[in-house]
This record gives sequence, C-alpha cells and structure tokens, in this order.
Amino acid sequence: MKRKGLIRAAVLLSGVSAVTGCGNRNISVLKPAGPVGDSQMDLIRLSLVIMTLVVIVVSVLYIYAVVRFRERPGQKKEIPEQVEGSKKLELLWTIIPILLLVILGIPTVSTTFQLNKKPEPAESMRVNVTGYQYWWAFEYPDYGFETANEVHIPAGKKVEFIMTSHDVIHAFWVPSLGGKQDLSPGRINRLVLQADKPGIYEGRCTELCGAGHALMNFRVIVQQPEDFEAWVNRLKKPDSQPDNDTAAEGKKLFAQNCMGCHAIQGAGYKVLGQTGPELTGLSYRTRLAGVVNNTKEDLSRWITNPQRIKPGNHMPAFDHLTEKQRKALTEYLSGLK
Ligand SMILES: [Cu+2]
Repeated sequence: MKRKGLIRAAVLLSGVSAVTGCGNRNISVLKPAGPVGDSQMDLIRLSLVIMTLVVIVVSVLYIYAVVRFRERPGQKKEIPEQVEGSKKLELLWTIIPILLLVILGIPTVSTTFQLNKKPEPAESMRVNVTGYQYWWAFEYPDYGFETANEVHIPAGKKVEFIMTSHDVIHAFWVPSLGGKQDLSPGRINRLVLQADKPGIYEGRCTELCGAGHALMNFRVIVQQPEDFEAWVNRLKKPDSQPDNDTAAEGKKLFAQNCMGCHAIQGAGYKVLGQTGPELTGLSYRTRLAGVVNNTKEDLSRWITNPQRIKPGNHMPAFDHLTEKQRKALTEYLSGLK
C-alpha cells in the first residue's frame, strides 16, 4: 500500500514537472527572459493570488459549515432557517466576484494594449516571419537577407515580428519571451518581443497545422549587440563558394537537384516562389530543420530520407544519390557561410 502511494506520488510529480516545463529553462513561461514575458508573468501571479484567496475563503467557509452545523447525537430533526432570496447574500456573492474580475481585468486590458504598442523604429528592429508546412522563414528587411528556423536578435532591443503564412494557419510561440501569435494566410499579424540576456530560446508552432506540426520547432538566438552585428555582416556578405573539390562537386549536384526549392545567396541560387528554407549561412545554424543537430551525419540522413526525421514535410527523399554524391552535397551545404 505504502509502495503504491509512493509510485503515485512519483507519477504525479513527474507530471507536474512536465507541465511546468522544468526540463528546459529556456522554454517556460514561468521563467520569463524579457519584459513581455515579465509582464505576462505578473498577470499570472495576480490571477494565482486571487484564485488562491478564493479557494482559501471557500474552503474555510465550507469546513466551518460542515463542522459547526453537523448532526449531533440526540439532536431534534428540524428544517434549518431558509435563506432563499436573501438580498444581502445575493448581493454579496454577486459583488465579490465582479470586484475580483475588475481587479484582474484592469491590469490585463492595460497590459494587452501596452504590449501591442508599435515600437519606435529608432529603438526597434523588424523581422518578417512566414510560416510554411513545417518550417519558418525569417526575413530581415533592414538588412536584405533571409534565414530559416533560427532567428537571431540582439539582447535589450525590441523586435517587431510581422507574421503571415504561406499555406495553413500556424502559431508563433517563444514561451520564455512571452506572447503567442497566429500566422494566417492572407493576413498580417504582429508581435513585439524583447530578450534581456543572450541565450537560446526555444520556439514552437502552437496551431495544429498538419502531420509535421509537433516538429515545427524554431530557435530565437539572442546575442550581445556586437555579436549580432557580426552575424548580420557575415550574412550580408555570404561566402557560398566551395573550398575543396568534393564541395565543388556538391555545388554542381545542388544546381541539378535542389535549386528548384532552396536559395543560396552569394552562389547565384535565388528561387522565385521559394518553397524550401533558405540555405545561406547554413553552417552558422545550430540545428537542421529545427529538429536535429547541425552535423554532416544528420544532414546526410536528412537528404536521404527527410520524412524519417520530420514526417509530412514537403521535401522529397534523395535516396537515388550515390554515397559519394551524398558526401559531396553534404560537404558543400555544411560549408555555406
Ligand atoms: Cu503547427
């Protein structure tokens, strides 16, 4: 019996840690990493205080009533005094919830308006986000380049994300930074976020968008302003030329097999009506397709059978390539700067 109880407690505790996201400190609304997350956390705290007070008051009244008015041995059975229609009581339990809702409502509405304010262009930057089944395009209109599945931003600066979708409805969510916004085809939505400290913050799609939805992950890479500038400068002048014979062979294979969907700046591969992620600067990314580490082995696995890694995505398998060709293509792509 004791053992069963312990097992139950362990299962319950692991469930609690799973829902609070304590496994990864960079993907939790309970550990905000910027002013937007902070103000949303304040609202969570306020509603938690109000709800806890309500639970305590109701529990105390309930326990008091059960104990005080319990049936005693030898007690004469009589119908207690009826309070139905009591104006005093009706007013009391109508006014108190209204007051609690007002206390919660005023800061909620004012925070919502405050967070939705358009930042001054001088103190913010803009990133255009497009959702695709099942990846993210991040375009930097101020710098004239695009990247995929990983968005770099400088610490301490407001970033205005302007969002739309290429196909179905997706939703952009970086739990540690706050907010959540839908990306709908034909509509433009916006979300302003800011990160205080450098770090990698995990992002998720939170709108069921198809078979690959649960793996439609992305990362927000927050850097010190000078490191961000260096990254921008590297991407503004991409070096996409192969630096050895194997990579040169890979570049040819890319032109034959991949450039219908993927663009690489600096190599002359610009795609109209692009359907696959931009590959410029692929070597700087921490992950591939948002789900596996950016290694040559995983890149090769991805090229051979992308469905195995992210089911439902639109990239065909290039399993007809020989071992040598796959190695060459991998060599070229993993060297993209
Ligand atoms: Cu989704």
